[in-house]
This record gives sequence, structure tokens and C-alpha cells, in this order.
Amino acid sequence: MDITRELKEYLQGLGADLVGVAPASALSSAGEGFRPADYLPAARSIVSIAYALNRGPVKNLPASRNEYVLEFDCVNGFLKELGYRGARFLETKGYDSLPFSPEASIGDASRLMGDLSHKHAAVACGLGLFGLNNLVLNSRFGARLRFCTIVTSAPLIPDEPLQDNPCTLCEDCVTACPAQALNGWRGAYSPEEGWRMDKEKCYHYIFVRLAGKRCGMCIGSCPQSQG
Ligand code: B12
Repeated sequence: MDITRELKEYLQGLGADLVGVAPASALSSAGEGFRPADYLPAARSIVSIAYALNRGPVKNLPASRNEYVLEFDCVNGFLKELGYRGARFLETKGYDSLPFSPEASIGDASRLMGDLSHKHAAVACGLGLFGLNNLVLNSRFGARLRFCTIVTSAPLIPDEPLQDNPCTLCEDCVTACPAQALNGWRGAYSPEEGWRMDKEKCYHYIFVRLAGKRCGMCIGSCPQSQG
């Protein structure tokens, strides 16, 4: 069996909902310091791993805020394990591999960037496309997907990016955002690259108004997240 299929079956066997592959060069248009080769010069491929949040804590927000926080923590913990195990799998096959945490430290409020954009990685690996909520969604899980990414020197077989946009542009997320961080998408939004939403407003709402409890309204309000 080829190593790409073996890796996917291994991760799906551990419980991953979705696993996709892209060439590392798919993220070469990210700024300096955010590209796979900035961390692993021998990078050949990226692997995006997705695990979906349960429906209950997401659909019943904001009442289920505390349960959503528990869900968020558990999914991050599980994804960390999947990323770590996937990287170890590739290392045992002889390839240098780096797992990037699902909850990358966001540093100070002026940066608000991870080391690598899991969303752009997921899009390149064919797991979804950006919605108006600036989250990556697909028709099976909506925006309930969370991600981690492995950068590896393994020459894996890439998947095709999704063709059909699962976002219907209904604007339910725009209306539901308590921070009004999603206004202004017109002319700025692209399903392939996302857009520069007002992340300072979003950050302020989560870390000041909610004292660090995650908001999640742009996930829960998406009609695609209900199924
Ligand atoms: C920092 C951060 C935040 C910050 C800033 C958000 C932001 N929009 O950047 C704050 C605290 C506000 C935040 C909020 C939330 N976050 Co957050 N966050 C992150 C984190 C750690 C880094 C995001 C990042 O690097 N953004 C930078 C880039 C993508 O955005 P940008 O600065 O505007 O960059 C532009 C350019 O640099 C360029 N670019 C950057 N990289 C690349 C690559 C290519 C190829 C190209 C072409 C362009 C390009 O495109 C961007 C748009 O123009 C990621 C985890 C990770 N490491 O990816 C999670 C992550 C994005 N967050 C996530 C979630 C779910 C949330 C929240 C819902 C909180 C919650 N859990 O309830 C909200 C929703 C916000 C929203 N609607 O987008 C998920 C998204 C899952 C999904 N399905 O899309 C992630 C991926 C975490 C995960 N492990 O799954 N988040």
C-alpha cells in the first residue's frame, strides 16, 4: 500500500474525521514566517487533519457556552494527539515531520497569527472552502471542523481542492456575530483565500467581554453546521 493511503487509514482509524494532503508549495504565497519551508526546509507535503465539534454544544450557543468551552478543549486535545501520532508515523517511514498545534499560541493581540494557517492548509488539502464567517466549512460538517496540520518531507500524493462552495452567502453568521466582526465582507471575501475580517473586534469580544471563553456564534449560526 502507498504511504499516503497508509497514513490516511492510520489517522482515520484513530478517529480523524477528515485527512487531506497538498504539496507544501500550496502555502508558498503565505507571508514570510508562515510557510512550511520556513519551519522545515525539506518540506514536500502538508497533511490537514480535521475533527468536528459535536452538534449539541455548538447549536445551542450562547446558552451552551460552558459546554462549548469543554468541547473546544477536548477537540483540541484530541487533534494534538492526532497530529503528533501522524508525524510519528511519517518519521518511522524515514521522513522529517512537524505537527502544528490546533491551539497555536496567538502571542500578543497585535499579531493574532498562528505559525501556519490551518485554514489555508485545509483548503489546499481539499477539506473545505472559506465561508463568509472566514471559517473553513464543508457540506458534511459545516463550520464545526477544527484542524491541525503536519508539515513533512514525505512526497505524498495530493488531493484536489473542493470545487463547489458550501457557503450559500446567507449572512446568518454576519448577523449573529455579537462583535460585528464580519461586516464588510463584500468585495473582500474569497472562498479560496478567506478575507480580512475584523479580528481585533473578535479577539476583544472573546478575551475581554467573555474573559477567554470562546464565542463560537459564527459556527453555530451557520445553517451548514446543523446537520
Ligand atoms: C489567531 C487565531 C484567532 C484570532 C484571530 C482570527 C483570525 N481571523 O486571524 C482570534 C482570537 C480573533 C480567533 C477567533 C476565532 N477562531 Co481562531 N485561530 C487563530 C489561529 C491560532 C491563527 C489564525 C491565523 O493565523 N490567522 C491568520 C490568517 C489566516 O489570517 P490573516 O491574518 O487575516 O491573514 C491573511 C493573509 O496573511 C493571508 N494568508 C495567511 N496565510 C496564507 C496562506 C495562503 C496560501 C494564502 C493564499 C494567504 C494566506 O490570508 C489571510 C486573509 O487575507 C488559528 C489556528 C492556526 N494556527 O491556524 C485559529 C483558528 C483559525 N480559529 C478557529 C476558530 C474556530 C475560531 C473562533 C470560532 C473561536 C472559537 N473557537 O469559538 C473565532 C472565529 C473567528 C473567525 N470567524 O474567523 C479555527 C478555525 C476552524 C475553521 N473551521 O475554519 C482555527 C483554525 C483553529 C483550529 N485549530 O481549528 N482566532
